[in-house]
Amino acid sequence: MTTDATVEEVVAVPSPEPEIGSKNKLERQWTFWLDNQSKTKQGAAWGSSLRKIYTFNTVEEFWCLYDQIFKPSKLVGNVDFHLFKTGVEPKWEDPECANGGKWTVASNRKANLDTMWLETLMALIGEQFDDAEDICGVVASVRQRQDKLSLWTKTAANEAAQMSIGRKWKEIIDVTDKITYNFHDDARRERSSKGRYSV
Ligand code: MGP
Repeated sequence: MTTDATVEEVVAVPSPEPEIGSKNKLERQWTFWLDNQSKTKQGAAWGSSLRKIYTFNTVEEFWCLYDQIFKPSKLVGNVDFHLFKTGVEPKWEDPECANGGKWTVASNRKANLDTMWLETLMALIGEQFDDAEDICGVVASVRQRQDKLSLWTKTAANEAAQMSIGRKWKEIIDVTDKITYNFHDDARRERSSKGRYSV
């Protein structure tokens, strides 16, 4: 089992060696974030432990980071991992997320969470979604009661785009149970807001 020390090591992630000219460029830049809420004081504002960890744009950097660090099952406690398009912050307050929402899938097994997380990361950096422009990023939430993954998108009101993204995501992570889409606007108003779409 891993202790909090691992989370601190994540924050101190070393830069992968630059190998100019020999790397496979991705379509766009992506940023890993980490939110280790286990260590935040009670009453601390949401987001006070959210940290930007690493920005990359090559396949090689992605695998290096993933292998060394970004496996949710390595962690215990209340920790969120994020992969977002560079320039988009994983917050409702970010202009790209403000009118958005998220598809969520629960995971009851650590191994399952790791697999779904990796499949989602590969689909994102490999631009496998038809509506890729509407996607902000993905969050893996490690929790004692139940882990979960959430795919954040930009235009919650565009039902057709969200349904297409939701269907594609289920295929990618091999989920057959129903999943639900929540608007950030609703979550802002009410902690346990009702989902607006399901697929
Ligand atoms: P959540 O997204 O329901 O988190 O947010 P989770 O992981 O389901 O809950 P947890 O108890 O397991 O951590 C939980 C609460 O965090 C929300 O009701 C907000 O108070 C706050 N919060 C979450 N997010 C994503 C944001 C955000 O982007 N901005 C702000 N201001 N608060 C947020």
